[in-house]
Amino acid sequence: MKIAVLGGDGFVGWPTSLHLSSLGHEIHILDNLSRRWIDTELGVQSLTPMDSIQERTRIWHQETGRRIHFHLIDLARDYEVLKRWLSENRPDAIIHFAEQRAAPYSMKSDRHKNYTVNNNVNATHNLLNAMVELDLDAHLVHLGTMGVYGYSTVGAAIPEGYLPVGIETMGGATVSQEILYPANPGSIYHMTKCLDQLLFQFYAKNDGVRITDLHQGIVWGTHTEQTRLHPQLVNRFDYDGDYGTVLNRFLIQAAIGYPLTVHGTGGQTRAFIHVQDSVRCIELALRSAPKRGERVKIFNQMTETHRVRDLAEMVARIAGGRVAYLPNPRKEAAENDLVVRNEQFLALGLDPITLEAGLLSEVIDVARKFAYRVDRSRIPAVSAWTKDIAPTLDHDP
Ligand code: USQ
Repeated sequence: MKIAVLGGDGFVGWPTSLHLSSLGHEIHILDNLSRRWIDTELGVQSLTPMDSIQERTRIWHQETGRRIHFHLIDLARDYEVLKRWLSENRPDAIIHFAEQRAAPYSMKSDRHKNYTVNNNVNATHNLLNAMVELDLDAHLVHLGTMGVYGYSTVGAAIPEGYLPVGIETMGGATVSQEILYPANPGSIYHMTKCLDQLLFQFYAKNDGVRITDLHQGIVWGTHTEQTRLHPQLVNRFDYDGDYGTVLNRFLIQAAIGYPLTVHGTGGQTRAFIHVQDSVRCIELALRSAPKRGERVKIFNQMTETHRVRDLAEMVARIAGGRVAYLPNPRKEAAENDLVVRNEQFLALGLDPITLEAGLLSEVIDVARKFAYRVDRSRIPAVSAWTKDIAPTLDHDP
């Protein structure tokens, strides 16, 4: 297949591009390189030394003989350029990662809130709009988030996208219907993914666009089979307070002897998936496209759930280190249960990498290896969810 990977320079986009290229697909990365600009804005850099996208694709060709094409396009701002590219190239599938993905970054200031909403919602809408205008019947696979559901406190399992409900008619009978699971975002970023869901629902219904939405949990890990092929193919690894996700942050904190930064009681339960499983899920989703006129297909892309404090203790046990309980910069439930259904990917053949089994190699291969590149001053999470939380933050555990 000819596949456009929008946001193919990012944390999941890059290993996905490599994975699909290795399977023989023709890969075109469309990216505005905004993630690299945000690094510059924040004064941080990936833990792993990361080359330019052009250099990465050159090394991929040198190592495998396969080509990945790169196109510098801003989906949110250059609608006509995007439309022209789609019209000239007419891909069979489009994978959409091209959104600002960090919740803390989206809550930093009014400017960051505006940027996240404008960028994410426009990118998704421009894409759908152009596909319809061009009669492009490509399968659109979008990387969404588990965060659209909010985090259950009642222990009921979260279904894969749709919730069956019984509605009482005027005559007193009960009719059943499946609705999109009620959106309950916990940040501006997560809210944009909820808005994406509505755009997808409308375009699938109105224009028959074939869409798969992947509700992904927190990704951990760095390497996939392909990123290991050459040092210059390495994936990015964020550890800073805005972009670093919780488990990867704990790993690097343990590696440099920084107290593990648990927010609040650490009673937050979240869904997780290894980056290798994430790229495999995208491959599986591509293979099982919905038919034209079918509703949006939704998968829960996660493999296990963990409580934040349990993760911190697990990392401290494996890699050493002390756990620090800090004031929570976020507005979120202090404790929650989380039960998630994920049978669809398991039925398609996903064989998950477990955290307990994969964690140690991550500590040795990545965290300890690149620990010398860490700027300790960029570890604290300083983006507060509300103005009254900001002054209570203690940034130095
Ligand atoms: N947390 C800590 N200490 C830290 C960092 C985070 O206790 O040093 C806590 C947070 O308060 C939160 C949990 O860990 O309760 C998860 O935080 P996170 O930064 O790892 O994840 P999140 O902000 O939810 O966002 C990440 C990705 C996002 C993706 C989402 C999936 O950045 O792109 O959509 O995970 S999910 O969480 O399932 O919504």
